Formats: sequence, structure tokens, C-alpha cells
Amino acid sequence: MNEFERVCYEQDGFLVLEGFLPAADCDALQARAAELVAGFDAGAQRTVFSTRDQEHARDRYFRESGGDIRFFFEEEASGQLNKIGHALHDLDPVFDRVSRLPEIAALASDLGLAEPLLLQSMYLFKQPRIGGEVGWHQDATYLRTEPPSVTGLWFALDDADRDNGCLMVLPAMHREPLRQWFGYDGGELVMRTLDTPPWPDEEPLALEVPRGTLIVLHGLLPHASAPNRSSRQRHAYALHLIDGRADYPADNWLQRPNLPLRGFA
Ligand SMILES: O=C(O)CCC(=O)C(=O)O
Repeated sequence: MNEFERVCYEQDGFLVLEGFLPAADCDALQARAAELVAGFDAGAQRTVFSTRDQEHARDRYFRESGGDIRFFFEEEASGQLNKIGHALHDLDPVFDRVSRLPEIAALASDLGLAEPLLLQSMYLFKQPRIGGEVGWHQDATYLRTEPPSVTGLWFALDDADRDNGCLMVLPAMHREPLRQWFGYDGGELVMRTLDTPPWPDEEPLALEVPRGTLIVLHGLLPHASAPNRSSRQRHAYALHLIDGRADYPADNWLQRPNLPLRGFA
């Protein structure tokens, strides 16, 4: 990251780095995701979820996904995958290798993460005509440290544009406070509103980017994506980093009791 990029990131709360991830690595992630999907028994999982305490099983499957590789379906299209998460980067050798490329480690250091930890990874499918929208949110809602440090790295594995649901951002809005918080209150997962004013009436910016682009997202920057209305898939890989110097409260939804967090080493 050069000085100009650093200033842009500080001003805007996001940074677009075209050509960051080589085509061979995009290919490797897509091929590996396809293998993981081929090995996943969706029928068996549906059986688990169709028991009497379906909600309970589904909830537990999500709660424990922070330290595992789990498969999540589209809400409005049964049987269609939405994403795989949330510890691909530690449990799968291909995702581990790409997530810990020296170029990513160098970028994390440039971003000011003195003790970077790879907290969460997601393979996002956004299937043709099926992939649903992702509503406006700040990543710090889901991954909170004190002080805030979460930083999103979003890799386009396909060309992304308005038609297939590219990322959208509200530039410079990372200076706004955290609006919502999602985590444990006692044993329950809750969404809590912290700050009520609506988002300022700004035109969102659609980040149309070619395959291999890395978009860096400040943890407080509001972002979203529209449904995929095209006949083209829009796969992406998202990695979320935190700084090990910050406190990671035990009421965050993502907990990894059996899988210690690792950096780039
Ligand atoms: O890929 C998307 O559509 C949204 C991803 C996202 O919000 C994230 O990685 O934090």
C-alpha cells in the first residue's frame, strides 16, 4: 500500500486494489470451494434441521461455526448455498495458504494492525438469479474489539458489477458511530441498537471491480450488496482481521474455544 492509498483509505474508509490476487489463486479458491461443496451432505444436514427442535439445531450450527467449516443456505431459495464459514482460513490448507500470502500480511501491517489475527473467513456464492441481498451493515456490529480494529478484506473471485451484486459502500461513513451490535446477552444471541440516527442521505457507491480485486473495508464503514439479478455468479472470499492488542470480548457471537486465533505466521 503506497502513501496515496493509505490517505485514501483513511479518508474514505475503503480501498480498491485491482489485480491484488493472482488468477491462479482465484482459481485455487474456487476449485477448493467446489470440492468442499461436493463433499458436503446437504440432505443429512436438512434432516438434522427438520427435527422437532429445528430452530435450536440451526442456531447451534451457526453458533459453533466460528471454529469450523460450515455451510449456509439462501434464506429464500431452499437448497441453494449462500456461504461457507467461518474458519476456512485455519482448517482448510488451500484457504490457509491464500489467506496467509505474504502480500496480505504486508498489507495488514500497512493498515496499522500491529498484531494481526485472522478471525473469520467466508466463501460467498451470490449464485446467478438466486444470490440474495446483503443489507447495510458495519462489520464491527458482528466482530467487536475494544478499541475497534476489525478490518474486512473482500476478494472478488469473479468480475463484480451492479447486475450480479457488487459491493456498495457509503464513502467516509466509517467516522460514524457503531449503529448495532450482535452478540450474546446471557445465553441468547441478540441484535442491540446502540445509535439510532438513520444513515446520512448519501448516494451509495457501487464498487464494480474485476476478478482478483481486493477491497479493504474499515470495520465501521457501512456496506451492502444487491441481489444477483444476472445469469452470472459472483463468488467472493472475505477475510476479517482484528488486532491482537485489542480486547475481544467474550460476548462476541464468534467464539473459538477449541481453536486458538492465529496471525500470518
Ligand atoms: O459479498 C457480499 O455481498 C457482502 C460481504 C460482506 O458484507 C462482508 O464481507 O462483510
